[in-house]
Amino acid sequence: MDNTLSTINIPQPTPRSTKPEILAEEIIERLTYRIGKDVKVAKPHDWLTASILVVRDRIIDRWMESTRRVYRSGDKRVYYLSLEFLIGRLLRDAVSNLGVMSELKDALASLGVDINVVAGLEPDAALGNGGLGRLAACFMESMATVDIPAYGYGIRYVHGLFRQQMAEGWQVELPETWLAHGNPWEFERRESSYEIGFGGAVETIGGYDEPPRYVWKPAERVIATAYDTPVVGWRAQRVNTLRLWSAQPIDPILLDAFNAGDHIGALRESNKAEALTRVLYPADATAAGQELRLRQEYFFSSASLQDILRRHLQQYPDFTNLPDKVAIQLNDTHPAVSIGEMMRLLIDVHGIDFDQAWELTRGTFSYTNHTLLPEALESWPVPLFERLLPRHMQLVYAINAKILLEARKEKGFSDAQIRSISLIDENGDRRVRMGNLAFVGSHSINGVSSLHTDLMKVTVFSDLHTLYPMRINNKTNGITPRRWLMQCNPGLTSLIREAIGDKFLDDTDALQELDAFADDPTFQEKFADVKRANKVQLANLVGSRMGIRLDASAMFDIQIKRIHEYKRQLLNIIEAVALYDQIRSHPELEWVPRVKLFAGKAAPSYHNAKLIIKLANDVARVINNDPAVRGLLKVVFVPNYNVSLAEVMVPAADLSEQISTAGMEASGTGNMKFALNGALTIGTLDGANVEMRDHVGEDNIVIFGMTAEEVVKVRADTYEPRALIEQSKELSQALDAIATGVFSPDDRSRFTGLIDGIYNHDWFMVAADFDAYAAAQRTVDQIWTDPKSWHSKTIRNTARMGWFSSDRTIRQYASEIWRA
Ligand code: GPQ
Repeated sequence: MDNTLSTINIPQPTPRSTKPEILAEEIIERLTYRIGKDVKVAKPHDWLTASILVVRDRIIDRWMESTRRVYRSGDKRVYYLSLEFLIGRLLRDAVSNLGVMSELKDALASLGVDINVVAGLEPDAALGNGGLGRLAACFMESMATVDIPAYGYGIRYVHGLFRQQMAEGWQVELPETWLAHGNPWEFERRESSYEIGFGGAVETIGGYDEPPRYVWKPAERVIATAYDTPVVGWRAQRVNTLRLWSAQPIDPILLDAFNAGDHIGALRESNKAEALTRVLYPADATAAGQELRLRQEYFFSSASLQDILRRHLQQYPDFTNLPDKVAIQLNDTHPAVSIGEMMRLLIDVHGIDFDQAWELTRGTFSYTNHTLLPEALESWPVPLFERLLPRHMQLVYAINAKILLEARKEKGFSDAQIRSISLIDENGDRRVRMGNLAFVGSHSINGVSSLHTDLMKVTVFSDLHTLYPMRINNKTNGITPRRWLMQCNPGLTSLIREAIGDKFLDDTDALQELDAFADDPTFQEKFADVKRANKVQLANLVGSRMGIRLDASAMFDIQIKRIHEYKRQLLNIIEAVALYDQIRSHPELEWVPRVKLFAGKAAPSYHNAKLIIKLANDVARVINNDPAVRGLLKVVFVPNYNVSLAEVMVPAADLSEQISTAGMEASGTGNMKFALNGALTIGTLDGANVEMRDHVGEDNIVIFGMTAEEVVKVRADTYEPRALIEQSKELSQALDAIATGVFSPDDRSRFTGLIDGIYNHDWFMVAADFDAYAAAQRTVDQIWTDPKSWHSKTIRNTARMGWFSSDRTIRQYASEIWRA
C-alpha cells in the first residue's frame, strides 16, 4: 500500500499570477524557449501553442490538487468508459472556466494578437460521431464542475471523424488530422503502459485436487500508452483527467528482418499495432461489425481496467471494497467487453473466485443505453469472439450459465424468455450479444430520456427487465451551459446577467427569473438584437465559406445533426419543396421569409443518407436561383458540421428542427442547445422533446405528428403510404417533382429510388406525418408574424431550460447510480 501521497507534506509551487502583463511575458517565454521562435517570425499557430501552454500551467496546480484530494479523502472515483469523446476546441472552454478570458485577451492584444483569431486556429477534436460522443464531453466538464473525482477513458485516435467536403453536392470524406501541429493539451504518460493481448489459447492449470486455474496465453500483444488531457470544471474548483490510450508495438522494428533486407516485414508488427488506434469508426448508431472494431473495444477496455485496478491497489489492500470506491459507467455497449475483462483480471490475475468476482463486477459497473435501433445493437460472431478473446468467451459462457439457470429455476422463465435473455443469440449464426452482457454485468441500466427508458422496458430489454425489475432507470441527458450558452453566446449571457444577475452562471435553475421579462418590450427588443447579431455572424460565415448571401431578417430554420433517415431531414427537404411550390403558385400571399439551414455528416457507407445530402444541395441550387421565389425561401447545406460550427449555428437559430419519427431518437441533445439559446422548437413527441415540452410549456413549443405508440400501431396495421400520399396534393406534387428529376435535370432518376421508398414502405413515416408537419410550419409562420408573441415564447424557452444542464444529469447519476 502506497500512502506517500497522503502523508508527506510536499512543498507546492506558488500559484501563477493571471495578470495580463504576466501572461504576456509568459507567452513570449514559451514562444522563445518551448517553441524556439522569435516574436517577429512567430506564425499564428505558434501564438496558439504558446497561449495554450501558458493556460495549461494555470490548470496543472489545480489538477494535481484534485488528484491529491481524492487520495486523502478516500472518496469514490467515477470512470466513464467511452469509445467517443467529441470535445471540440478546448482553449476557450479552459480559459472561460478558469475565469481569465479578459486577462488573456488583454495579454494577447498587448502583443498585437487577436484572441479570436488564435482561438479559431485550434483544431476541433472530433473523437466522436455525434450525440453520444458529445454527451461524454459535456459529462466530463460537468463532473469536474460538480466536484466528482472522475476519469474519462477512451482512444486517442490519430484521425478523428472525417472532414466533409462537397463535390457537386455529394459528400466526400477526407482524413482529418487534428494532431498535425502537435497537441499542447496532452501529457504522454509512458509510465502508465499496459500489455494488451489478442488471440492464442487458454491453458488450464491444476484441477485435480484443487480448483483449476486458467491462464490465457495470447498470440499477439501490443502496448497501450496513456495520454492525459486535463478537464477544467466551471470556476476551476476541480480538474479531472481524460485519459486516452494509444497503441504501440512491443518491438518497434524487427531489426533482424530489417538487416536481412525485409524492410516492410520489419515494420509489420509496428504498423499493425498502430492501426488499432489510427481511426475512429464513422458509423453512428450502427454496429461497425469489423474485427478491428472489436480489437479497439477490447484494447481500450483492458487498458482502462488494468489502470483502474492498479490505482485501487495503490490505495487499498484488496478488492473487497471495489464497489465502494470505484464506479464504472459504460457509455453504450462499445466498452461492454469490460465486463468479461474485469472477471478475467479478478479471477485469473488476482485469484478471486468466480462468484465473488461476479459480485464485485456487478457492484462496480453500470450501463447507459443510447438507442433502440436494432442495427445499432452490437453482437459479435461467436467464432470471431472466441478466436480473438478465448478466455473471455469461456467467461461469457460461464456467466450465461449462471444467469439462465437462475432465470429458469427461480423465475420459471419460458424457452422464449430464455432465448431472449441469453448472452448468445442462437437465431442464425451464433453471436455474442453485447447489450445483454452489459445488462447482466451491471447493477444499473439507464436510458437517456423518460420516453426512451419506458420503451427500453417493453422492447429490447423486456425479458431482462422482468428478471431484474429494479435495474432499469432513467437519466435524462443534459448539456453543459458553459459551452452551450456562456461561451457560444456571450451576447445573450451578458443580457441575462444584466436582467437577473449572475446566479444562473452557477445554477441554471435561476434562469427561471427571466420569465418575468418575457413580455417586457424593452427586454424583448434586446433579446431580438442579440439574436440578430448572432444571425449576422452566421450569415458572414455562410457568405465567406459558400458565397451565399443570407438576410438576417429572415427566419433561420435549422436542422443540424447526423444525417439519418430516422431523423427525417428528408421530411424537412420535402416540405421546402412543397413551400417552394406554394410560394410560386400564390405570389399574392404574405410568405414569411425563411432560410432552411442544414448541416451534418453521413456515414460513408450509408447510401440513402448520402443521397439525402445530395438532394438538399440539388434542391438548394434550384430554389436559391429561382427569381420567382423573390428571396422568400433559401436552402443552405453548410459543409463539415462539427462542434465549432454548432457553436455558431445554435445561437443563430430562430427555429430548431427536432422531427425524428417518434420512438426512434433516444433523447437528442441539440434540441436542448437550441431552446436554451432562445429558439422555438418544431418537433415530434420523441426523446427529450417530451420533457422539453413539459418544462417550457406546450404554448412555447410546436409539437406535431404521431406519437411513439401511434407509430407502432400504424406500422402493425398494414400502413399504406401510397394511399395517404394520393390524398395530399401538396405532398404528392413535391414527391413527384423530386422523383421525376425537377431538381436533378442532369440525372432525372437520381432520387426515384429514394422517393419510391416513401411510396412503398415509408418505414420512417414521412408521408404519415407530412400534413401535420406542414401545418405546424404554418403555425410557426403565424407566430413569427407577431413578434411580441414570438419573443415571449423564445425568452420563455431560455428561462425554462435550466433543468437540462448536464450538471443536473450528473448529480442524478452520482446520487442514484454511482453513490459518489
Ligand atoms: N447516439 Cl447508439 C449516438 O450519437 N451514437 C450512437 O451510436 C448511439 C446513440 C445518440 C442518440 O441517437 C441520441 O438520441 C442521444 O441524445 C445521444 O446518443 C446521447 O444519449
